[in-house]
Amino acid sequence: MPVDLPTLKVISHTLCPYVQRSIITLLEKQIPHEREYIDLSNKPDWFLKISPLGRVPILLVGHLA
Ligand SMILES: N[C@@H](CCC(=O)N[C@@H](CS)C(=O)NCC(=O)O)C(=O)O
Repeated sequence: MPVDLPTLKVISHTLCPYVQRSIITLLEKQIPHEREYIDLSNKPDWFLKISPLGRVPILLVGHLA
């Protein structure tokens, strides 16, 4: 029986090796996901609220929009 997976979104940075490993794994496993790339030299407030250390990657599970 198919299972509805929650929406996954990876908050990312283009040069981050931790992000790259996460994305490679998601692609290899064919797991649908969204990505949002942020500027780590100008971190958005919404990002700092969910990542108190200000680091990527962050995985949002079942987020809206
Ligand atoms: N795996 C560690 C390391 C993640 C990490 O260091 N990410 C870097 C980019 S590769 C980062 O977000 N640096 C921004 C900063 O430290 O201000 C974690 O998730 O805490």
